[in-house]
Parts: sequence; structure tokens; C-alpha cells
Amino acid sequence: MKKRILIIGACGQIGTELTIYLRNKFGINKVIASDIREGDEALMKSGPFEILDAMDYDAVEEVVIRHEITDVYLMAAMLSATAEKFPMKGWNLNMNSLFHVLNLAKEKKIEKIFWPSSIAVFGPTTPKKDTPQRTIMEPSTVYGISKQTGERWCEYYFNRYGVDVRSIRYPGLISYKTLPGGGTTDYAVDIYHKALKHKKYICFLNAETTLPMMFMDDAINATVSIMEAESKKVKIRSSYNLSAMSFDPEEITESIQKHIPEFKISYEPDFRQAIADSWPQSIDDSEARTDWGWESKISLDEMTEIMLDNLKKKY
Ligand code: AKB
Repeated sequence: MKKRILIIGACGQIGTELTIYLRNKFGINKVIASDIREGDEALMKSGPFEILDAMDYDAVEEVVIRHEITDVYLMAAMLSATAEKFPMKGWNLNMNSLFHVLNLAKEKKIEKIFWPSSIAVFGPTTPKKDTPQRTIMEPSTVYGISKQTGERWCEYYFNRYGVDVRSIRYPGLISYKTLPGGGTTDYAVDIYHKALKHKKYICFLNAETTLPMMFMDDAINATVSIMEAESKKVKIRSSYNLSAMSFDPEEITESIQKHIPEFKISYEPDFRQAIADSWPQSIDDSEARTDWGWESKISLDEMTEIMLDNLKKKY
């Protein structure tokens, strides 16, 4: 098989698990992991790795050519909360890295791109419940603006140059293997660690903040499914809505209390509350289901069980 994959941002929350998954599926040497710095031991030991700055076009091109890459997963990004602190850095990283891979595909140096979008493309004027695929999109965060702009460019490169780019709008992602960094949905990972370690958690969002979320296994499954789907099935070339579950901090607390009854949550909302308030509460993902067969498998209570069972071994 000719396929050779490059993961840019392989040491991040999604990249780490995606790298291991793709290596199991396609073979260790078919998947080149890369990041601006080295990642955790398990990832570094799992196969070939390149230090690579996603903002450096020449360096990305050199790695693509040297490894005869066909498919790129561009997972490097600055997430919502950090990008509010460093707006221009966030914009430059999120946009330049995307243009680099789109242009490499336009020049036929790679065949296929996966680029992650986010529920952050929606804004305060978007309908909050069962947010449709196509609706009002007026994002109010730098991250959201960069993802919405990226979606428009992906669709443009597909229509104008035939670039085979595929994308999904991730909700908040939850995993016991890797930690998120700089997102607004990060509390939903931290809460499990703190529940086991301290039996209490101070949440930076208020009790009623319902957000769309997903367990990492579902997210990896969706990512690889859309990349491996027949091209004609991928009808949307901006980005697909994707959904698994929605909950607020009270509901995840109740789910944890089924295993740790003494666990307590308290609230000290910070600047991330405004970001969360601008996002949808639930997502209509019917087009992903119809077009390429997406189906989520893991519910909140199932996720809680998996998270606590696995994190217990750490603490
Ligand atoms: C964030 O919170 O910034 C991300 C996202 C929803 O894209 N997890």
C-alpha cells in the first residue's frame, strides 16, 4: 500500500492517540509523527518522529517529500482559551499551518488532508440546541474565527483546486491517556483527575453550562472514518457537525458521584465562561451520519466508568 501518513502536532491531546491508532491500523513505519517538541515516552517509542514547526513551510515540505507522504493530519492548533490570551499567535498558527498543507496539496505534493474544526465556529447568535450543519455563524473568539475562516478556505481549495480536504467540528474531547491544553472544555477532563486525587473540584464554568462533548475513542474513530471514506461520500468540504453527548458540570458530577459518592464540586467561573456561553449546547450531526456513516458509541456514564477505571491506576 502506497499510503504514508504525516501527523503534525502528534504530541497534543488528539495527536498522541491518533498516532498510536494509525500505527496499529497501517503499520509503524507508515505513520510519521511530528511536533515542535518531543512528546510522552509511549509516543516517542512507538515509531518514527520528526521535530517540525507547522508554521515553517519549507520544513513541512521537506518532511513531506523525504517521507513520500500521501496523507496529512494537521492537528497543531492553539485552542480557545489560550488564543484569547495570545490572539495574533493563535491566528498565525491556526491559519499559516493550514495554508501550508492546503498549498502542498494544491501542488500535488500530498493527496489528502485532515484538518480539525470545532464547535467554536458557532457564536452567540447561533441557535443553541441541535445546532444545524448550516446556520448563523458569528464566532466571538479568535479560535472560532480562525476555525470558521479555515473552513471557508478548505471548501475553496476543494472547489477551486480539487484539494481532497476533510474536516469535522470537534466538540470538547475527553481522554484518560492525554491531557488537553488551553481549551474551554478542558474542565471535563480535569474533573476526573481531581475527583480521584482530592474528591473535590473547583470548576471554572458555572453549574448550568451545557456543552457538546465526546470521548476520545469516538473522536479518533470519526477522524479516521472520514479520512478513509470514499471521496464521493464526503459531500461537505468545509467541516461536518459531529455529536456524541451534551452535559453541564452538575451532570458530570452526578455521573462521577455514582462511583465516588463523597465527590464535591464548587464553582469559580472565569473568562472561559463567556467563551462557553457563546457556544452551542447540542449539535445536529445528521449529515455526518447520512454521508459517511458516523455513529457515536460512548455515553456519559460509560465514559465516566472508563475514565475512572483507567485513571485509578495512576493515583
Ligand atoms: C476548546 O475548548 O477550545 C476545544 C474545542 C471545543 O475546540 N476543546
